Amino acid sequence: MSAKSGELKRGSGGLVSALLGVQLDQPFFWFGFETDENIAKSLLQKSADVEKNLEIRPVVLEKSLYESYYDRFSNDVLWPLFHYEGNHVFFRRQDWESYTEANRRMAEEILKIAEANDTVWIHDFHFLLLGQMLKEANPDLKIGFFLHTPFPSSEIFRQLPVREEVLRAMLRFDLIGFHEHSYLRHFTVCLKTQLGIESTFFKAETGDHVVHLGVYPISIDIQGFKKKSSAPKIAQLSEKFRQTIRSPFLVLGIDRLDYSKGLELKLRGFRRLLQKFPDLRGQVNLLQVAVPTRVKVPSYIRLKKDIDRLVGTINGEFGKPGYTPVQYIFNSVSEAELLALYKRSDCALITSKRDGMNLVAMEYTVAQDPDNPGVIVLSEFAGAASLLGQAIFINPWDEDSIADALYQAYTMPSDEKRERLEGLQDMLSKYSATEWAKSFLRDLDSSRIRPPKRPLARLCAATKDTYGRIFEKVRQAEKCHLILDYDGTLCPLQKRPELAVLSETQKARLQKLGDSFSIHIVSGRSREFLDAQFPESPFHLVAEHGAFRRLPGSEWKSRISSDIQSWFNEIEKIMQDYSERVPLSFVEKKSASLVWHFRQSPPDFAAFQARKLDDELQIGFSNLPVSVTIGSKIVEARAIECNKGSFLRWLLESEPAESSFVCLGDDHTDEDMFRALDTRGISIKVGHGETAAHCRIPTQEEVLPFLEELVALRGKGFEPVALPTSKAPAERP
Ligand code: GDG
Repeated sequence: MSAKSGELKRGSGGLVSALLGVQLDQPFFWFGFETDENIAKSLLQKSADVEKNLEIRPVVLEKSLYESYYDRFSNDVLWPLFHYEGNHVFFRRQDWESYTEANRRMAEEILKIAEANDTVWIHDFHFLLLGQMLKEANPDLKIGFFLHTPFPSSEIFRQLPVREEVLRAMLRFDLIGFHEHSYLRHFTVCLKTQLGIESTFFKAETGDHVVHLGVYPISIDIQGFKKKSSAPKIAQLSEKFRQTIRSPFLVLGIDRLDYSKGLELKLRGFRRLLQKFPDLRGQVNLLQVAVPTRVKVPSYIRLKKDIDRLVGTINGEFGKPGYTPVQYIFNSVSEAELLALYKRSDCALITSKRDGMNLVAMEYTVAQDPDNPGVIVLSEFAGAASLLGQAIFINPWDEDSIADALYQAYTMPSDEKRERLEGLQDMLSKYSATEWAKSFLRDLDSSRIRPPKRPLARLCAATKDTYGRIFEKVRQAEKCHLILDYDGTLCPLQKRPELAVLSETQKARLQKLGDSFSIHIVSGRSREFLDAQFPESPFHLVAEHGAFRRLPGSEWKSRISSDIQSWFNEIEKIMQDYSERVPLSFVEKKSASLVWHFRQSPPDFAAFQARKLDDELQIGFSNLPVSVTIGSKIVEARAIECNKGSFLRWLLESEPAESSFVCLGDDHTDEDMFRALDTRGISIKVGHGETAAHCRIPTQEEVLPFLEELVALRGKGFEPVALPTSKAPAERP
């Protein structure tokens, strides 16, 4: 919005169109930037009159900062990148700093009025950092983000020099909404490829935060739009246009003059129509309204010149007295004129190269007269294509596709036009802008109320609840067993497995813990590795996920009774075959298990091959005593006894009822242990991710300090176990 000459004026853009169509019951503030203090003041004064539920809060930004933030970083980096126009991206570090600063200023203004549990709904790519900034200051805000543009493929997004900063900031929102499923999919792939974060299509978890993800195709105010477009004055104006714009078949284009809208492709397609179907010369016109936008950005200045030139070429080539094929308006039109043009035209032509949604397609549909409708020719690269199934679809890069679609529209029988429109209007009648906003806000609300399945809270201060009782049990128990996974729990994960060894100090600390606990080190590692790591140690060592165990001072004993030979050699051959296909992958051979490792391999290719291998083994060996799992950069086939859960069940049975158990692990094989534990124990997941454990220690580094605290606890009365980085109390739901 702007307030030139004291009058409030809305901008012509999809975001404003869509949001003004939303009717919410609760009052809200609308924040946006303004560079002119006088305009900002007048906006503030007038805002309350605009809409009962809406107050406009202009945030003043000095012009130079605004230009660097908006014209340059937002519109000369993010916009082209998000629309697959990598060659238009012009990144300058100082513009990124301006972008950060502008986001910070906006955060400060919002924080002046936002209180805990208030909802903040952030729109579009201009504010990708805002959620993180608001959350840092007020973690209890509910923060949603909706992206009005596409989210590009990871291959495009990775071009952004600040890609990690942007993605990490986005992970602080509570809910992120996209127009279309492919945009959401691209986002999750970016998380994986750029940050190594696994996510589902519903949520991504990082340490102590969950961001929910969803698809919410935007819409317009269907009823309001219908009412406006069927007003008598619109019919009159449309009739007037019929007299003044003389064309037997008028094709209409309404776009901001933006390269993402594919105006040059539209003109080329239209020229192809006139070349391919000479009979249509003199019969068909294109009226293109190109609304000026981002006029200071160099790529937009160049685009305008190209379009001017193309319009001239076509009119020069096919024009004759009384026939100007292309009528071109480089200006915006009033709302009444827009509606009348929708009605007057015979066809809408939308040739976006990429478009988040495209509201013009929806508006055109709603404005049509059901008895005598126009036809929509729509780019398959607009998000709207996933909703408006009865449009004629085109690949805008294919001139013939545009020409043929226009010809189809020109020759389409009236019955078919009516039928198509009915389908389109029917679809839209069920989904207006208000429903779009409500469904997003509803999900945002529940994303905060519904806690993740297991608390992400840190392990601390749990005096009076379940934890308190369990810890009390640990303290009082005659004998307490500490069951520890090795990699990722006792020892940090390393790129190469042989590097994962404990320092002498760590070993000494562990040894000391052995004075208070009976320690069991339960690992997927081989017997040889554990022997080398813990020679003559007082610990109970369990190798190959429970296949072998060794008590202090005695020999290794096998727990295997099934027939390993029935699957071992066969699976080894298959895994070797995969190692040859996937560079840097290899097979690790143990006594009762085989592991195909691909940590160093090209990630996407290897992950794909891993799924294939898993599938092949799951199906091919389903009736043999082997279990196959995909773990972190591995596919593993193990004898059924190689299961940490089955080992723990055996241990629980063999120990007296008064014993207690504390069990720590970080990966999926440890989940078997967590599930096997009975009421005598407490299970603790190390790191983030879904878990069956009672509670969680956020990072591997905190494991030893925590265990040392536990020792102190066993010696004294019950005190909460506080971790250095603890923030919130742990709570089992
Ligand atoms: C972004 C995304 C997504 C246009 N010219 C005039 C005028 N308009 C109005 C139209 C329509 C809006 O502007 C354009 O909306 P679009 O959706 O087509 O495109 P963007 O502006 O690029 O919007 C887009 C949208 O956000 C919503 O999420 O769909 O993909 O790029 O409402 O009617 N209005 C008037 N005069 C004009 O000359 N009055």
